[in-house]
Amino acid sequence: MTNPVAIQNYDGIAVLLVDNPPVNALAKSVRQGLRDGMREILDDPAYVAAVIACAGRTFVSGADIHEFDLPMEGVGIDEINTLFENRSKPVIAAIHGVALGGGLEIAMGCHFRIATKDAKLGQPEVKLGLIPGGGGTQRLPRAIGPARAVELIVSGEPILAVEGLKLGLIDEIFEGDPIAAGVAFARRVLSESRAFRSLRDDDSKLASTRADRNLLTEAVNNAVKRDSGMDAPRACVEAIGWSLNVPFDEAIRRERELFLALKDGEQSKALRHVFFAERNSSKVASITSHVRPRAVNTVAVIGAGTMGGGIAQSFANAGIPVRLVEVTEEALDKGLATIRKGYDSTVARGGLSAEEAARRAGLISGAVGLERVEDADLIVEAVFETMQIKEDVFSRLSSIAKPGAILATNTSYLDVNVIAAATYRAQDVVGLHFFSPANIMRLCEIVRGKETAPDVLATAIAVARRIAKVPVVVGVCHGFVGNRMLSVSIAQARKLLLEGALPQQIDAVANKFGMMGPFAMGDLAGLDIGWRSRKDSGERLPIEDALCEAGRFGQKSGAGFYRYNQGSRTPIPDPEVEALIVETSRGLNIGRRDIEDAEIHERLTYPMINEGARILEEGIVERASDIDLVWLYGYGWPRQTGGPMFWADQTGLAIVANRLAYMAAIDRDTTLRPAPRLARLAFGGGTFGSLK
Ligand code: 3H9
Repeated sequence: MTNPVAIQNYDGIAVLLVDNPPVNALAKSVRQGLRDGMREILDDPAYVAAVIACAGRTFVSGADIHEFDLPMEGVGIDEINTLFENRSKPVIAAIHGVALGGGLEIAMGCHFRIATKDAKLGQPEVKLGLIPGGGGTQRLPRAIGPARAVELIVSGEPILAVEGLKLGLIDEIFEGDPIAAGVAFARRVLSESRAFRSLRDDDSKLASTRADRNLLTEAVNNAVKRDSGMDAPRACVEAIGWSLNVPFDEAIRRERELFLALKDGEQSKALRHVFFAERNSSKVASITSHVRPRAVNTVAVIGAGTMGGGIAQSFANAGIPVRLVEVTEEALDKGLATIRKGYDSTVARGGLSAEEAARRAGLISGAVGLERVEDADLIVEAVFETMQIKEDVFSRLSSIAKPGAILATNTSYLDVNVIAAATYRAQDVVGLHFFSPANIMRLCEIVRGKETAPDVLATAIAVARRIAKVPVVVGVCHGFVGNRMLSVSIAQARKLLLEGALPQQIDAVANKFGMMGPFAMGDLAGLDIGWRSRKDSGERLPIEDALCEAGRFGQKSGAGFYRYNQGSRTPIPDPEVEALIVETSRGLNIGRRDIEDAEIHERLTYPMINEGARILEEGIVERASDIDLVWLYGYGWPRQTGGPMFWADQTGLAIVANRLAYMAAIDRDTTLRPAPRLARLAFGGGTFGSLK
């Protein structure tokens, strides 16, 4: 194997160049190369200084996350930094792209750090359920002060080098080639006989907080004010605290211990799974390397209702001009007014500056008449969810839209192939299923019709990423991935009500797991929508129907499964609803019993996993982790459990399958029997994650 770290000699200045594409992660071989290279530089009197720089698009992006599933072995970051922190030869990190995690940690082992203006610096370990484990919790407080270090490390968000310069993390900004800049900086250090000092020996920025620990309280309270159910944020705070009262080497030892414990814990495993799931979701078999996405510069959204307005905002928020198209002036004005109101309230809450809100709102124009979409590169339809209306819109779009324009439908349930068949250009048709509120929710299910062209799919993925959504490609089936799985969980929730549970008990079980409960969610979404469509289809749901007949539509009417005080969104259990549920059970001759929380949890989740297994078997998604993303970004599944399919793997598929078989027998419900894919994995010792 070739060494990913090379020494280049620039007249006595050694450049230690890391070349480990794509992002120069600190793999075992890189760490070894850095240690051996630095030893050689220190031992060789021909070298008077060292520059650490990287080839390719970025400086070191952090530890190699793939290696975290293996036992940690090889050279540690601390060993490298001990060499960098020598007292005989100055060491300079020349940063371009990003210096993240272990990348920033080795840069902080250097005596000086220079960076390009747009370089990003950060400790994102918390997002992987970790604390920085290569000295970041000790050197960053010394570089920028403990309060700011808490903010950076607990949020995991990077800062730009220009801010790093102000904070003292960066010594100088450079333009152009990192090697040339690093070598020039090293020469200046030498010619000016600049003193060079390691952060480990510089406690000056700790002094005031050491004298008054209260200086840290506000930063800590702000950083961990929301209980996310994650362990890492508090662990980060604890480790940063050691910088104030524990000797440096001992603090490094403790940091490593805590890092390793978190790394081997369930939460970090789950969050690492999510990291790779997000990157894998764009890898679609039909999009081969020669497929090029189409250009999208102008977008039109048809329908200025809640969904259409939210979708339009998503584009505007990403700086893409969008035209909102309606059938009447009145509907358009109403839609545009709602959007403006939304931006105003974001400004009032402090979420956006007034100028930025105005800039975004200014990117949304309105027009009346379908023909006004004629010049758009991408057209997103968000009209009523009935096939007839959608078919009508698409058949007209077929001739109005310019050649090559992409025709997307935001349907939540309908068959994209039927919609595509209403056009004479089915290859241009794709589903873009946004989730409500569309300007906030990150999920976008990209529905691949049987004739959707690969470049249309590639464009849909690229556009979704551009507007900060998480794209997941799914095939055509009723409700696609998310709503299809949700419906089996809700069906169980309804049965549980009739068998003896109450909405507040069921919702509390979901809340404890980290999710919104099905009944609070129903009240939020509005119970009347389903009720009206059931009236057309003749389907009956005794409890929801009775609630709606009593005018209880959910939060919007002040009552649904719960009641709500004026202006409040807090659900309050309602004895009237309890009486209605008990009465309905009696009317249906269902004996009520005490139901344990554990049973509720299993019944809400295991049938969903089963449906996920069917979805995989049918090839609706390419991999189980795509299902996880749908649930994480569309339905608030708790991130620290990695998504339903990963969680099922961790729970044990045999446990899930056995329990489903039991439920199927008790309920005499064959749909609950373990799906063939689940059964094969469960009893063959496999996992969803092992499927490729
Ligand atoms: C750490 O450092 C712990 C230390 O404190 C202590 C250690 C003892 N490792 O995102 P992209 C892959 S924890 C392995 O699409 P972009 C990624 O999977 C680490 N692989 O590109 C993808 O592969 P593929 C702290 C990595 O330009 C490819 O690179 N650091 C890593 O949009 C391109 O990635 C982080 O958490 C990695 N560290 O964004 C940084 N990073 O092509 C995590 C990326 O096969 N990384 N890959 O799908 C990032 O934030 C972004 O990837 C980055 C590039 C900004 C670097």
